[in-house]
Amino acid sequence: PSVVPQANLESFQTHLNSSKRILALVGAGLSASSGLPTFRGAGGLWRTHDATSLATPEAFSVNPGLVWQFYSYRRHMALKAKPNPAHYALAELARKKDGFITLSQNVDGLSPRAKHPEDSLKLIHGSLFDVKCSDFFCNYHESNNYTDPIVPALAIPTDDVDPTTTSALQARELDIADESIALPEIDHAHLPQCPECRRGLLRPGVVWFGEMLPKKVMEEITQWMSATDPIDLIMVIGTSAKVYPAAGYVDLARAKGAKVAIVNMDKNDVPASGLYNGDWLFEGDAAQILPEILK
Ligand code: BJW
Repeated sequence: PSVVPQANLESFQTHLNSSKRILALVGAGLSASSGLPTFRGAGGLWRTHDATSLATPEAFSVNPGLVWQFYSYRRHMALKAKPNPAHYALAELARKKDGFITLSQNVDGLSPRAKHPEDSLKLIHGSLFDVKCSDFFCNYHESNNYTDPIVPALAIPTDDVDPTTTSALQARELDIADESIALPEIDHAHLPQCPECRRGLLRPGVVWFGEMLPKKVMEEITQWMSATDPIDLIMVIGTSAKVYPAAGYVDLARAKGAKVAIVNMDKNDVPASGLYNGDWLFEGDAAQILPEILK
């Protein structure tokens, strides 16, 4: 059954079909139905920690072990998760429309795994599967590191009482997002070390608060945004659009003529949704809505 009102769907698709330059700004809600938690609201807590408080350089410098446990857990969960119909619908649109790009704030690797063409997918907050040296003077950087766990000390603890008698397959992984499960403290020496400078710790290749977004990606986006042709449409999908500079692209696109379509489980969570009367608001699960509106 359709989850989208017919009149909305028709006017949106008419505009989509005549649009030449289209942007999608996507966030954690895109991957929610793949089972990965969002940052704000329900699910935004990891153990007792606000997920956004762990996504800072300060948290890493104070407690790199805890921050690595958080990211190692998310690498593991993202590898177990599968892309959902929303990831595939965007990948399909990118293959069909030359003038379409996706700006993804997600670091979970699900859009690449849905075969979203690379040249039209901009990973503005990096990737859980990039790893780089945290030492200011070292430029070591690795892409597509899928080793899980990245070092033995970061293995998810299991309920395997006696590892000599129980096979690894039988042992159940404990859910370390739950604060009642004890977590070991990991000392510096057992965290991922930079193989190049042999001085710094490695860190996840994601963009933390206060950090610059990847330079090359930003340049590509600026170039796309500043072309003289108007922008016809921006779709704001599964994001609260509260984090900058990502959220600023909504206004930039709007200033270049774009209509705004919002796809969100909760319309009240998106500041932009109140501002743009006459455009589209599709309230519900992106995994259900996108295949329907983009077909
Ligand atoms: C569903 C659904 C379903 C659920 N279907 N929908 C201008 C003004 C004010 C502040 C600033 C500003 N410019 C910069 C700042 C500071 C800061 C910032 O924006 N702060 C704000 C909080 C105000 N920005 C930065 O620091 C950025 N860097 C920067 O600006 O550098 C320049 C600079 C540097 C130094 C000095 C000076 C300038 C960097 C921001 C990096 C953000 N990083 C994170 C962590 C990434 C790594 C990781 O994953 O751990 O990115 S934070 C976190 O938020 C993550 C996300 O990508 C990002 C956005 O979250 P998202 O995706 O929107 O998730 P939610 O949870 O908020 O929303 C989910 C939505 O989905 C909800 O609406 C649900 O309803 C919906 N939903 N299920 C559809 N099934």
